[in-house]
Amino acid sequence: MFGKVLIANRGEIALRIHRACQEMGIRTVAVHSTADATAMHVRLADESVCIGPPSPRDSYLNVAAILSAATITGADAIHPGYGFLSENARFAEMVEAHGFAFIGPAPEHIRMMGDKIAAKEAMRRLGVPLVPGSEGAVPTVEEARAVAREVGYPVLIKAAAGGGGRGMKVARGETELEEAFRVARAEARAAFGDDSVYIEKFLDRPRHIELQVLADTHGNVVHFGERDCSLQRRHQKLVEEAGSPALTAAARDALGAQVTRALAELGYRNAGTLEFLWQDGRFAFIEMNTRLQVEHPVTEMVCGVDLVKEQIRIAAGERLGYRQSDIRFQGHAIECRITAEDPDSFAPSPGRVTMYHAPGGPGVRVDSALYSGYAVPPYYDNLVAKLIVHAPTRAEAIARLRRALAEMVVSGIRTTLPLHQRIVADPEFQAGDYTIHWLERFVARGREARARAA
Ligand code: MV4
Repeated sequence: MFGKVLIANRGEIALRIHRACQEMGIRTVAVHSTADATAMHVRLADESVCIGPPSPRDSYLNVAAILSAATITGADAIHPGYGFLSENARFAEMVEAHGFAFIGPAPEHIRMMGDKIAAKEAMRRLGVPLVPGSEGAVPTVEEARAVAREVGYPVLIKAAAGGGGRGMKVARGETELEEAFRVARAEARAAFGDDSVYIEKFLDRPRHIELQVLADTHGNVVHFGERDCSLQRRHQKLVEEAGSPALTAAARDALGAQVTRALAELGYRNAGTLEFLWQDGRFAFIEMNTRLQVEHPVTEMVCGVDLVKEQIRIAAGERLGYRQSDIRFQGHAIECRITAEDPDSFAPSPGRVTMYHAPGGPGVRVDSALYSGYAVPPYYDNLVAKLIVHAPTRAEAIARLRRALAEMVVSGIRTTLPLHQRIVADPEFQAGDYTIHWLERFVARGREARARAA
């Protein structure tokens, strides 16, 4: 096992990785920007190295500085967390070339899944169900028209280098297609330096359901069920659940069996998440994420697994110590992402946290790097806490969530806590009756109600 791990990240996820290492008897090295000198991940780590000024480009994305920090501290491995360098295949290669273990997938798989066309092609070959659409890239508007006619309108034109909602254009009919195609290509070229696009049938009311997997370096692949991440606004998730209120155990098992077979065939290793759209009782693969995800705790709660420890063990060459049949899904878990934003306008709200009080009690987990007196810096993403609850049933999890949200205090800055309180009190949310469009409409309804009241 590793003696020392460098954590190439900040905030709650740096702390989450530190906690896993600590319990495994592994020493930790925090890296930080000058803006994060007093951050909790720096305070708790065994050692810390300042790697640059506040701008992420100069610090958390500064590969040379991070590799130097690993070298001078004698780290054995690097955990990239999420965001920043976590899905940068070049970084993973450099980490390995410098003699460190990369706690994540092989660079070739990071690269493959970063190219959304290559990812879909791999999944098609491996028998995973896809959204109907083009076979590969669509280079001309004539081909775009032919594909769209075949799959039927509306269609979505997506950038191969996009993902997470970046670089998509809808065409509702043939009159819109040419313009949408040209704009999608131009935007893809400007944003990613790659104007490859592909086309899919546009699903109008899907749920976003993702499947968590782990693979070791000995050919074992296990899945940990699904997360329903449909509750998002502008591609930022606010609430995630495990399992999905829409899925039966049989549907989960069937999908899981297909996916684990596919990833074993691919020779994938470490943690991965496959994203699907789910509509009319069918799954359709859209993308794969080759990192630990923000919402991993809901899976940990229902499966009783520590995904970060598993990632570290896998990177050290250990075998998964269990089979698929050993994985049991117990109860229901829900996560609220609490961000430093105005709960109505979503304007960022960095600044000094004058008081922080985390909720507790049975089935409550808070993943956060906050403390009273901490100043949330304006340079990074505004996630300040994840509140996760676990209970035997979904109804009990919701009751627990309402109770925990009422206990939690973050003062001095605005947060999305009041919005989460409104969501969990909503009858449609309580019924589990939502698609990817539900939250935007809920937010709009709230705005209208407040405008009328004012
Ligand atoms: C789609 C879609 C409808 N049809 N693909 C957005 C994020 C990216 N991961 C894929 N996305 C979508 N792809 C087809 N063929 C709708 C979305 C989408 C979405 C997906 C998941 C969660 C939230 C979303 C919000 C808007 C659009």
